[in-house]
Amino acid sequence: FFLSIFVAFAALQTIQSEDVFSASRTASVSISAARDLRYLLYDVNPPEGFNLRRDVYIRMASLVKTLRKEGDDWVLVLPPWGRLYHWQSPDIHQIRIPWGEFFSLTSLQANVPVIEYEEFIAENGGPFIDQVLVLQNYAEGWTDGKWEEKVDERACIEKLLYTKDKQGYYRGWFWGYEETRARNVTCLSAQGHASIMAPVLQKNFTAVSVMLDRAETLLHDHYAGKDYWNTRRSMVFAKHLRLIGDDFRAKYLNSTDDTDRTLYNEDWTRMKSKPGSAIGGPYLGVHLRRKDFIWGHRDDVPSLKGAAKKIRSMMKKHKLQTVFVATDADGEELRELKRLLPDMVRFEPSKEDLELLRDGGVAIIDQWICAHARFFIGTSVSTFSFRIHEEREILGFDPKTTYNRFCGDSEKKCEQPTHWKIVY
Ligand SMILES: Nc1nc2c(ncn2[C@@H]2O[C@H](COP(=O)(O)OP(=O)(O)O)[C@@H](O)[C@H]2O)c(=O)[nH]1
Ligand SMILES: *[C@@H]1O[C@H](CO)[C@@H](O)[C@H](O)[C@H]1NC(C)=O
Ligand SMILES: *[C@@H]1O[C@H](CO)[C@@H](O)[C@H](O)[C@H]1NC(C)=O
Ligand SMILES: *[C@@H]1O[C@H](CO)[C@@H](O)[C@H](O)[C@H]1NC(C)=O
Ligand SMILES: [Mg+2]
Repeated sequence: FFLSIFVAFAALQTIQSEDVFSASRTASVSISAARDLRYLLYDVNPPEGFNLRRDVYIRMASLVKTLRKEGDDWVLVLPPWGRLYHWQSPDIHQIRIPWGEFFSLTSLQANVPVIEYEEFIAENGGPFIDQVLVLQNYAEGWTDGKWEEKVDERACIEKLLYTKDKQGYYRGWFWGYEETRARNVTCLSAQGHASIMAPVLQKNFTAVSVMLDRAETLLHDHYAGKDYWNTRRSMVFAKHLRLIGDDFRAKYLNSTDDTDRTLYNEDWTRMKSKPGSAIGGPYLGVHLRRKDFIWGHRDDVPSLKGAAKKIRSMMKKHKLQTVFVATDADGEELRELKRLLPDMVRFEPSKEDLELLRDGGVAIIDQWICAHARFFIGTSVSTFSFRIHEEREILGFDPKTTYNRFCGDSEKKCEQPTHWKIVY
């Protein structure tokens, strides 16, 4: 199996430089030669996980689209991955990971102009960010309980995670780039959709590079609307990860795109599957979220016994002999799960493969395999499961096979996930 991963990584090297389809950035250069180039950077609350961060990317892409509609030639700078709370595999380098290791950059670029952080440093002439805007809520909450969209410069509410150095620059986490400095840091209270920042970035803070920290404070401009889906569809997983997932499907799950009717077009702009057209591989796909989801004793998350029982009944109902399980269960729980489901199939890379893929790559491969299953069941309100729903929607699965979740052992009203249809 190591060999196939090695080959996939060799493919990564060639794919990254290849222009698979035209990127909008190049296309816009000549038309917009007169517009000033500006950079939007962002970061998210440190404890947030991989898939909530993917969600925040959609909000920021939407803001950049709004900004580009009038005024300057904005480019979105991709915040390097790293130091995520869940990425705890020991002895692996897990910071300053570029987006190209997890996603197809040409695909992202066909939606909105994006560059990696290191490319920003090079273009910008150094690791300097002109203005950091730390977003926060309003100290007073919603005044008289009425919701209104607003943004105002306010004193910082929480202790600022930036400190001034001897030269008067601000130092901070900056995705693990120690040499990065900010020229100014300001706190803004914001309440509303991502694009409420557009006038503020066009009129109030006119520096070339502006970073929004705590960007998750902003809401989606239009959740599950056309723009949402365009950005979501552009988040194509990196080819080497898809190849490894496909290899695994073929070897261990008797699953290929031809037989499963899950043909994929790397150019997402040309991918439009008919709902219900995908059959999926002959296995049940399971995402069983544990760790922080069980520590709070939430009543919408099952015990392992409860989950195993549900898995067995689903396999029987859908006449499936095989189950693929993606989970973040740790040592003890994993042993228990293996005892309850001795035949379950799992993607468990060797130490060497894990070093190449890292925890983020393994998470994506788990999602990719779940996305190709005949039936899928996920965990209540897990963004990891939500991203699998979307991937299956893109592939053209019947929603009945996708929007299922485990119920807590004694959960009374076990509401199933919402079906969000793609808007093309
Ligand atoms: N490989 C793998 N990692 C998982 C799985 N479930 C959770 N994780 C890890 O835990 C993190 C969960 O955080 P997040 O992505 O925000 O999803 P959420 O917390 O479930 O909404 C993921 O990003 C993964 O790093 C799984 O089934 N497989
Ligand atoms: C932006 O500038 C306008 C006009 O000067 C001002 O009224 C508004 O409060 C400013 N907003 C922010 C967030 O600084
Ligand atoms: C930093 O930003 C604040 C708020 O916009 C502004 O009042 C201040 O003059 C800026 N400081 C510097 C050194 O540019
Ligand atoms: C794999 O799937 C094909 C149909 O897609 C089936 O004919 C074949 O028997 C399966 N092989 C195994 C080992 O289950
Ligand atoms: Mg999370």
